[in-house]
Amino acid sequence: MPRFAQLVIGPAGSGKSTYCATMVKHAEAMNRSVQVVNLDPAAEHFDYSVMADIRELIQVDDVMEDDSLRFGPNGGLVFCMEYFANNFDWLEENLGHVEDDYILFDCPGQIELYTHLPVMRQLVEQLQQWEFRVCAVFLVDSQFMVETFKFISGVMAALSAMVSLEIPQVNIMTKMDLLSPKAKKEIEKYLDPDMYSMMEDNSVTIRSKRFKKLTKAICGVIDDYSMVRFLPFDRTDEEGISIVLQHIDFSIQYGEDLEVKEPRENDEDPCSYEEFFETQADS
Ligand SMILES: Nc1nc2c(ncn2[C@@H]2O[C@H](COP(=O)(O)OP(=O)(O)OP(=O)(O)O)[C@@H](O)[C@H]2O)c(=O)[nH]1
Ligand SMILES: [Mg+2]
Repeated sequence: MPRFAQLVIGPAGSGKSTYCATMVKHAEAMNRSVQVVNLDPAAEHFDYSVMADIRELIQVDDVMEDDSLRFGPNGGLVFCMEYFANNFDWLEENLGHVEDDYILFDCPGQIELYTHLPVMRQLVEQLQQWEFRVCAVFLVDSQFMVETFKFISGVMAALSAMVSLEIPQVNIMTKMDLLSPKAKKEIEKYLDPDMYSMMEDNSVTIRSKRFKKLTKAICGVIDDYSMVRFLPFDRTDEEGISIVLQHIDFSIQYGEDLEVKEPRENDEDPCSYEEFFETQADS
């Protein structure tokens, strides 16, 4: 029997820990058991009870205070994650082996972890060896996505994580409840974007010809492969949370023995776990 995992990733402060707490409450209300593992060695507080906490293995403060290491906060965090990667048996002990487990991994917000450091990839491979089906849930703060050039930057970050982790990924715009009605309307175009028209918008703000050309090329690639799409996440909207969870469940085929539920709204062809790898193999 497979086990299921969401790797909750994204830039600092994008709402990962809040997402985990919200998802646990939502799942509880549905009588579903979802557990959370804190993988942020610098975490100070979170609103969920943990199944395992990396701070019991290693803490950033201890690393920074160590005179022989002399790390700052960022180097310290990378050190902690590398230490974690060398001690996956700690995680194995804490996870135990419960069939049908569904676990959220609340990850740190350092973007390097998802772009070029090997730690998260190693974690994915390890989880897969333990028979987890893993989906990455990439969060970005919607307030940083309301302008075209910011949106493109968010898309590139999401794409970079996808390429680096090579697992199904659901991208989410968080904190939708903080947007003004005007910004909410504005953001609709970013939820199902036509990258070419976006590039046209950009021509007003990007004056340099060379940048315009580069933006056009990037938009073209993203559009051609239609790989990056965002779902809205408003922690106060149960219906919206439910849609997000359905997309994620579908991508890891959670509950395939139960009634098969297609994700609703905004979703012509969500990429399932198997389909994702078939697509990878074909390309
Ligand atoms: N209004 C609102 N605030 C949110 C939401 N999600 C997160 N926040 C707030 O945003 C701040 C950061 O949220 P966290 O959940 O700690 O973000 P994080 O990604 O875990 O942060 P790091 O672990 O430091 O990278 C907190 O003050 C949260 O209360 C949301 O959906 N709505
Ligand atoms: Mg956090």
